[in-house]
Amino acid sequence: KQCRLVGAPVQDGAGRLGCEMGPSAYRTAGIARALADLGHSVSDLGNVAPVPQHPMAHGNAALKFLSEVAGWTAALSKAAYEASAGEDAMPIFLGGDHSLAAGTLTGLAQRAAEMRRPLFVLWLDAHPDFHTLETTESGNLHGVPMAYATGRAGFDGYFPPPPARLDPHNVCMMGIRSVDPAERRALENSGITVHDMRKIDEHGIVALLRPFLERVVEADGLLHVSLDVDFLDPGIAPGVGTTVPGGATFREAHLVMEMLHDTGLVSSVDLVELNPFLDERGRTATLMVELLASLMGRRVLDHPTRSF
Ligand code: DIR
Ligand code: MN
Ligand code: MN
Ligand code: MN
Repeated sequence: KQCRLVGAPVQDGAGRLGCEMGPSAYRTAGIARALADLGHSVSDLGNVAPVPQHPMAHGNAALKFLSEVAGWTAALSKAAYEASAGEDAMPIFLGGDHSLAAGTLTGLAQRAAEMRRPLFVLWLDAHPDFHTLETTESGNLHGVPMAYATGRAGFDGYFPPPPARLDPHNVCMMGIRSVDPAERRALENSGITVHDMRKIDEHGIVALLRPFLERVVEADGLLHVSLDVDFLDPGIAPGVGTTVPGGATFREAHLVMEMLHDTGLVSSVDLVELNPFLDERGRTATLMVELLASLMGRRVLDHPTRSF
């Protein structure tokens, strides 16, 4: 694969400072080396800068940094479209808070439309991030990217017009355990597949993930993985501003990554919400790099029967 590292030091979408250090922490944790050791070609495209926007007013007074996040969305949508050109392209977006996915999802959807292949998204997160500009109560815009990318109403005139939309039927969320009432109502009729932690506890992560991956294979889709640090249990991943108890374990997370690798269809990744200021000596950054390595083919033994 042609791994292209794209730094997205966005922090205005999170409720606290620190995510802008994320790309540096991944580089310090050896992300380029880990990928090169697996035989991939790696180029670091550096960090994206936001497109300056005029200040904007909105009826929801809670909204924070609306024009700044809109500016990042415009820049990252373009960056994602460009970095995903070519058969072997594998852009890896180093966040930055999850508002960056407003840009990456729409840029990748534009690329997929051009390639005439459906785009699927595996969303690994404690949160669905399915608020609109009207429904968010915290006003933190890392809570809206999935609503924007799937074309929910209310972004016109604030966020850039999306170059393409993501089909909600092609989205699978796993690890969900913190959902606001407005998000819950909107998810019900959205077409998005939502596997919360309870389902993972009841059925196991493999039984839930496999049918989704089979659909991607069947459709010869492109598969984007959006990995929020808070998908993981805070006990193993403390370096995030929005810890929620009861997250994915070390083994569950690696198993997901290994199954994803076995499909051979993952074409892009977001690594989001790492806050190095809250981390313990880089352990969360290191864990995220190790998970990416599993996703990109690292394995201890060769398994004659693959998990997928
Ligand atoms: C909450 C928390 N739903 C909000 N969201 C996220 O602020 O809208 N936390 N994404 O990471
Ligand atoms: Mn998120
Ligand atoms: Mn989250
Ligand atoms: Mn559909």
